[in-house]
Amino acid sequence: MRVALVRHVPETFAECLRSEAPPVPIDVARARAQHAAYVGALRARFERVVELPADPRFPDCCFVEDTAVIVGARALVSRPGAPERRGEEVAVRPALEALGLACLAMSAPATLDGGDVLVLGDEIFVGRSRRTNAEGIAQLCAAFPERRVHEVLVARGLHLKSSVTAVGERTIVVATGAEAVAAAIARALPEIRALFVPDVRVANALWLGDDLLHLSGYPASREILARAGRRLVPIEASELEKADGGLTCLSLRVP
Ligand code: CIR
Repeated sequence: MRVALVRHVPETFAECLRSEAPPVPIDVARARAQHAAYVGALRARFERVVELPADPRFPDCCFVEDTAVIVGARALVSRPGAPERRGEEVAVRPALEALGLACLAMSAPATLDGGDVLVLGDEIFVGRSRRTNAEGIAQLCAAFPERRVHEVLVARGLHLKSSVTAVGERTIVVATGAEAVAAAIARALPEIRALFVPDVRVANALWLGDDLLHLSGYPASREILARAGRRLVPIEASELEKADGGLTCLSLRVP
């Protein structure tokens, strides 16, 4: 991975979308500090990190992964599934073009969040979820016709990658309870090894070469993640978790 793209946390972050109101409200200053530490961890592992300014009209704009899907030298700029988030992608597109990516747009009624797209080698898995619809999946297939695209039903949770991410060439980490998702992936990739973690949020981990960035504070799940054979890098993201965010959501990675 050469370049990562991130977007700062806006002052309106506490108004973000979330599945449940957190018992302790979001501390925006702390969210910004946690985001800065995450960006620091990326800087140490990428040649370059492009930082886009926050847009206060979009409280969720730091979850930049949802605004595009990058495969090879092409990016499909998404039409986010939540109406409140539509428009976040506008500032992302020129940044992707400046990185040399050929950008394709989506058109209504298609919706797709990048958090629903998991690339595993040559295969693309896409979650059909509350945010990604059938038209969105069709436009994803059309954008990357050279790849096989597998649809996976997301019955629980926000996105596909809320419950499964890659932690190696042939290893995925999966939230306990998302066995059906793991089985759908195994149908396409029978050699895949799944590590099931008891803490759902830990299933969203960010694999970067020898390192595996994971949410701190979940010792039982960390012990299981260690079986991936990577150097574990804990990242504190309590305030971003309150917004249903994880570690992949906070960046777009350009191979
Ligand atoms: C949302 O509901 O859209 C944001 N609060 C969280 C988005 C997290 N993104 C991701 O998992 N890719």
